[in-house]
Formats: sequence, structure tokens, C-alpha cells
Amino acid sequence: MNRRSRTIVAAFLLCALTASAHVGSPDVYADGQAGPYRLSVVVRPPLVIPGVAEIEVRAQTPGIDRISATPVPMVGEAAKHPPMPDTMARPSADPQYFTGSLWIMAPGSWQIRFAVNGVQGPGTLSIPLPAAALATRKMQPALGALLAVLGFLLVLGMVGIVGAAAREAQLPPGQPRPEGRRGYVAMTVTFAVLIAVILLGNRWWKSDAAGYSMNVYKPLQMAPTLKPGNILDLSLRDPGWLPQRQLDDLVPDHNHLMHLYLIRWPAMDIVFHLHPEPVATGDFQLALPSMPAGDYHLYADVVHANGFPETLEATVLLPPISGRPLTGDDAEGTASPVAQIQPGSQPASTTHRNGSPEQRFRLPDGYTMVWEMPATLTPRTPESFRFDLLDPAGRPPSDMSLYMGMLGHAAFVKTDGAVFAHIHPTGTMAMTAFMMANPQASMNPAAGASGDMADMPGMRMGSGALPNSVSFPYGFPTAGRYRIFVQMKHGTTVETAAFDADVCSPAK
Ligand SMILES: [Cu+2]
Repeated sequence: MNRRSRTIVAAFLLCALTASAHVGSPDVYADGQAGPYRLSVVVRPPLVIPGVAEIEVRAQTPGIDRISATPVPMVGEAAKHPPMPDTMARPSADPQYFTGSLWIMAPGSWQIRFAVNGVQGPGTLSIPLPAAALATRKMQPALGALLAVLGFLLVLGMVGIVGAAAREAQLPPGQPRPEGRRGYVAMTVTFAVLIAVILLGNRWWKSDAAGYSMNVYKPLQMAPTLKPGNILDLSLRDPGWLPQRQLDDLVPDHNHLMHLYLIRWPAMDIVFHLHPEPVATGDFQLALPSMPAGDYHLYADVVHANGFPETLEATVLLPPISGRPLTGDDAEGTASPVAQIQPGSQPASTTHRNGSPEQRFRLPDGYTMVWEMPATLTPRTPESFRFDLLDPAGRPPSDMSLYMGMLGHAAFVKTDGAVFAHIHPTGTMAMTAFMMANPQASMNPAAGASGDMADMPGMRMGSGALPNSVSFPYGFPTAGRYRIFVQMKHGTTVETAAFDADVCSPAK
């Protein structure tokens, strides 16, 4: 067996769980244009690497005849030789709903390339897919016991067969069974050989398992320390994963090498969205703004040169800081402490208007952000999360502006800390990875400095007033209570609002 197929066999046997950039939220939700066709895409990465990614596409534009999907590595030689595309199926009577499944053969930075054909001609769209094994799954004890018993019977049977053959194989028919030690010797030797084979097999298994566990994803580690002058130092360390991962290959994602959310825990009543700067390889620093004391959870988003994103986690206990004022893209928000989930009820801030639930968040300058909530929220269901910003008179602000090149930024954070996902109007993937996967979107010469985002949803550029609403495609990974921090900008003011969502398991 060659090395590759051995690795594949081991991967199947060990069965690994997968992760992606966000914390606890591996599925990719994305909205994008495939030429003239608008697609909403869900990619659920495989439970094993190698393994099968499940794909759903909902076409927002009618008239599509056929969609094919191909998994392609983001960079490297293999990216130039994609495999044969798979045609997606229409599993229902709905002509705009497509499904498919694709093999992902190795961990790393992938993209799923969609080719669309229809009445308006062809179009393509690529959705980045970071694929990584998260853990090694243990064998179930019952299965292990069953296999052990069966294996023991096999050994006994083999010893018995060899013993019988040694005693009686050369005996003419009808002769009585001879006395003697010949059979016992053969059985003892066979037993010893079988035990040796089992011990050697166990060693092979363990070494392959150890080799595979090297592939299990371990995010970069981040150690925060507070230095004199209210400097927060973030020291990054690679605990070992794929050898090609580096600390010095980070690329900017919407203008910054690192996007850091600091959330006061467990109340989630204070949030900062800040941008530390590198001072050395694997070392970022940030002059902290004024902030109240507390236990803060840190979530830092970075993207590697191959488009693979990571979210680094840490906690830090901070004294009251009287630091610099917020500048540039830095922003902060305050909200009431998040309440513990009440079974069967909606968050206290939910009201009903014309029968549909909504939440209104009053901002400190008199503006309001409104979330028109879906009637129910269930895990793993793609939703469009839409938020509107209104001025103190309740009208759309006339001076809406882009915040770091986009109409809005959102962070979905579970109150137990198990989920953190930083989402944009295009979806869950890192913007830089999305642009690497779709170079045609950045070929617009008229678009100007950040015009490479011009073709993407929520990234309108140039003339014309910006809308006062933003939509994020996302699906909650699990049931429970989440706080959603949403940021939009008007004039030079970045508004940060907080909404609470209760996600319920669907009734059986
Ligand atoms: Cu963002």
C-alpha cells in the first residue's frame, strides 16, 4: 500500500471531526453572483478528511438549467488541474434548489467552484472552504468489545485448524487418530505466531494513528499580556499542525492583518472591535482604549496567504483602563447583560410588529438598529439576518457609509462561549479568501481603491446613496442562546448594536 492510500485508510478508521476558521461553526454560508445568477450556498465540510462535503445551493435568480461543482485547492500546482466537475442534483420539485456532495481529499485551504448554465448564459462563483480535522473519534466501547470477542474466536479457530491439520492431514481414511505431541507443538507455534502478528499490527495501528493525529487541527495559540502604557501584547505560537502553516504569512483581510473582538464575559455587555498591529513575527500589539475592568474573551481573526482563516482565542483579566480614544476602524458597544435562556420564551427585547417578531436596539446617539427576526430559529438552517439602521427621527440616515469596505459586520457569539463567528454580507468566509477564489470580481478597473469588492453583496461602491440595511447569510450550528453584535456606519460614527437569539431544536 502506498503512503497516500495508507493515510486514507487510517483516516477512515479513525474518523475525524472537522473545523473551520470560526469557533464551533464549521459550515460555510455564502451569498454571491455566478455571472448573472444570484446564489445562496451552504457547504457543510466533511466529518472526516478525506471525506464528503455536502452542498446546497438555492438560486435566487430563475432560469438555471445546470450547476456543476468542483473542489479545487486554493493555491499550488493542484489548483491548476481541477478534477472533473460534478453535476448537482435537483432533489425536489423546486427547480431552484440544488444539492451535491464532493470528496475533500486533504486538509487545507480549498474552494468549491460552481459553474452555472442557464437562459442568461454561463456564470461562475467560487466559495472558499477551509478543511481541517478537528479531533480523532474514539471507537465505541460496544463495537470494540464485539470485535475483540470475534478476534479471539478467530485466533482459537486458527489454532484448532492448524492442530487438526498437523495431527490428521496425512492420515489415510478410516485410520484411528494417532497419539503424540505433534498436534500440540503445531498449535503452540501457531498461537505464538498469531500473538506476534497481533502485537505488530497494534504497533502499525498506533504509529499510523499518531501520524494522523498530527493532522488534527490545532489553532494558533495566543497569549495576551498587559504591558506598561496600556499596551496589550498578543504573542502567537504554533502548537504544531500541518508543516506548511506559518506565522509570518498573514495577509490583510478587509484592511487589517488582525480583527480582534474583546467581549466582557460572561455578561457580554461590552464589546470592542479593534485592530492590533504586528510588531514582530507572531507578535501583535495594541494600545488599549479606555475600558472598564473585567474578564474579557478575545477572538482574533487572521488569514494565511493561502486563504486559510483562523480564529485565535484567549481570555484576559483587565483592570480599569484609561487609555486612548477610539480611532480609525476601532469601535465599541455596550448593551444590557445577556440573560440566561428561559425555555420556551423569546429574549425579553423581542416585540411584535404586524405579527412578526423584531428587536430594536437603542444606540447611545439616539439612532436605532432593528432586526426583523425570522419566526423561528433552528440549528443548521440557512437564514438571511437583516438589520436596518434608523436615525433619531426613525428615518433611514442619509449619510450611510461603508465600515471597512462593507455595509456591515456581525459577530454571532454563543453565551456558553462554544461559538464565535465573524460574518459579512457575503457570508461566513474570510473576505480575502473570497477575493482570492474569485479574481474576476477584482478585475473591475473602474472600481477604484477598494473596488475589488464592488461586485459583492453589501459592498456597493462609488456613486449613489448606500442602503440603510444589511443582510448576513448564516445558520446557527447548535441550539441555545446567542448574542449577535452588528456594526454599521453613518458619517464617521460606527454603530454597534446587540441582539439576542434563542435557537431551538426542531420539534420531533
Ligand atoms: Cu468584519
